[in-house]
Amino acid sequence: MTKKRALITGISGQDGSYLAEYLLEQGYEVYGIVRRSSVSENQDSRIKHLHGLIETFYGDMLDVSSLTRIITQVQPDEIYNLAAMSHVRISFDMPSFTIQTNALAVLNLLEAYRTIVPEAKFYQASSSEMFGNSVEEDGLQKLTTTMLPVSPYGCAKLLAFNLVRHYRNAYNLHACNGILFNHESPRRGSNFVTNKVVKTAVEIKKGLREKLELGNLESYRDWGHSKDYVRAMHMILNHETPEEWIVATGKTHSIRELCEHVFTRLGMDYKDYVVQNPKYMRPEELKYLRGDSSRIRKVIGWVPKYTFESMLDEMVDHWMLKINNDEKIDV
Ligand code: F7E
Repeated sequence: MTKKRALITGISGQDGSYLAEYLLEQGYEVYGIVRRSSVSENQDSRIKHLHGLIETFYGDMLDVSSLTRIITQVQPDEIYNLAAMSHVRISFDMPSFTIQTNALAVLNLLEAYRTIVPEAKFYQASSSEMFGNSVEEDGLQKLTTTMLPVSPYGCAKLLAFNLVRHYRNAYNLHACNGILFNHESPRRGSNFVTNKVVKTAVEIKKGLREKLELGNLESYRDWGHSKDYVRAMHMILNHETPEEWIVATGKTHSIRELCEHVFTRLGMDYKDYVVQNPKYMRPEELKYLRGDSSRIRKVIGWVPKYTFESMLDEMVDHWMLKINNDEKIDV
């Protein structure tokens, strides 16, 4: 039997690397698009261990010719669009680049998909950031919740979300949106709040740093584990009908609670070390996220294996082993 071929944009990111591992386990041939970086070690640090098992191509979401060339060559059965400028606060600093990469480039990718491999399945990494500050009366965000994004990142993701729905309906494509709430792991970039808190707390514990500077401590997020969420991506794409799905834990915690759990696990009191720096505040903040994932659990049978606590504990254990006493890692 010929193996199914999956093409992942953003394969060198947190989700891309876990998804590549998961699809290899499922017997897929895995292909990925990697952006050139001047520090070549940064290009593939999360996928180095997959060398020889996956095939990567240089390309860029903003370079249509690279997208069409790679899709033509790979002839994928499944396309996972995980490439993005994924940092919400930085999207305020570079709004135009964010809209181009996270929205207009998705249009180019959809065009390449529908003209070259229209029989393939297409997954779009949509985001809970699209909801902005809309919350239902029961304290949850659902598929029916009004989407009113509060960042250039959220606006771009909402345009891409609508384009994917529109292309599915207009051209009869198997194109799906997974609306994923925050998801983390030891592979999370260290300027996202979970890994920033965990790494810095470990450095404080080891005497390498004195303070942890954060922005808003009172916002709430629904945090799951990236490994659980890439499994959901594959399930969503292989469900018989292409649709929109919410992937979330249904539990929410503040940044303050996150700090409390991590520092307590390391035998410290976060109040002794955490200071606020306005530099990390956002011009407009999304205050509260808690997703209703009941439908994907009921209809597709997705169940996360990690809890908020077990995910953070894994991250703490990872950095306790990784950070040596004489080596300071910049966050
Ligand atoms: O911020 C607050 C910050 O940057 C979480 C991306 O994957 O999830 C992610 O977006 C919260 C915010 O993630 C710091 O203000 C406080 O309220 O870890 P984050 P995010 O913005 O929620 C969604 C679903 C995505 O789609 C995105 O791609 O933490 N916060 N102090 C801070 N955040 C950061 N980064 N750094 C701080 O010092």
